[in-house]
Amino acid sequence: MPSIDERITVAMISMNEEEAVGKVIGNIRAALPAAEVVLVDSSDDRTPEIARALGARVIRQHPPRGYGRAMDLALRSNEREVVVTMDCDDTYPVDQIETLARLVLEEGYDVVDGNRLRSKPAAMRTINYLGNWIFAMFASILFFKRFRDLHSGMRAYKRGVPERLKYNLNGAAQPVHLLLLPHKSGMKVGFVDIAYRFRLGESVMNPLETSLWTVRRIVTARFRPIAPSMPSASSAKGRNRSR
Ligand SMILES: Nc1nc2c(ncn2[C@@H]2O[C@H](COP(=O)(O)OP(=O)(O)OP(=O)(O)O)[C@@H](O)[C@H]2O)c(=O)[nH]1
Ligand SMILES: [Mg+2]
Repeated sequence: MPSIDERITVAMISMNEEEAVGKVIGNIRAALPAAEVVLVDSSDDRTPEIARALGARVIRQHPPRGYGRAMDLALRSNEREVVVTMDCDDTYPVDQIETLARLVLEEGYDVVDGNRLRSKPAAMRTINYLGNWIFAMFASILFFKRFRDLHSGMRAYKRGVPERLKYNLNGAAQPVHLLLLPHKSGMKVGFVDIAYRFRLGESVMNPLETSLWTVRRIVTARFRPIAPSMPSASSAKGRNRSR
């Protein structure tokens, strides 16, 4: 039986994260030495060299194609039983990767969301915390299920799950679809409270654009039909990619 870390891929995407990438991958290696680390990188700085030197599998996507296309490639590059995503900016707790992964591997969850919003993290601006909370409530009402954190970058997905989702690759706020569409497709979705720290390096997020896309994604996830029967992971490849 392989050890827990041998069953996990940690997938990240990065754009100019040279300040943080060494620390993040070093922490992953210390916590889960045999985990596979995959990085879809669109940087102009030394991020990919640093990641490669630390044993990560670096997939270059340059010029940058946006969060959604980078994350899509990262999720589809998983070769292990579970893929855990994180930002490459040192905001997410590496010591909770195993907790999320175990819920997939041992409790039958298809997706586990890392919830940053149990109380306001010092590292999150009040306006962002309130916005995130309101969006989660809006989705909870529309779906009759309590969602906690639609924008978390820390999630665990069972192998094959992302390929079965018909999410929109364009625009911001893609984590919203990656959480709501599994629920709508009848998959088992759970959450775990996680810590959230101050980021190292510069953010590229645009709050207004993200908010507009968030509303759009919640509404499309709720009201657009999904495929009548979910195709298998292999037959879904190459289609259902955007709408
Ligand atoms: N490969 C790739 N990575 C990207 C792209 N845009 C953002 N990223 C990475 O995606 C992750 C999330 O971006 P962040 O800037 O941290 O966005 P955020 O977490 O919403 O904002 P903060 O709260 O300020 O961290 C980071 O690791 C970025 O480096 C892109 O176009 N291509
Ligand atoms: Mg971040």
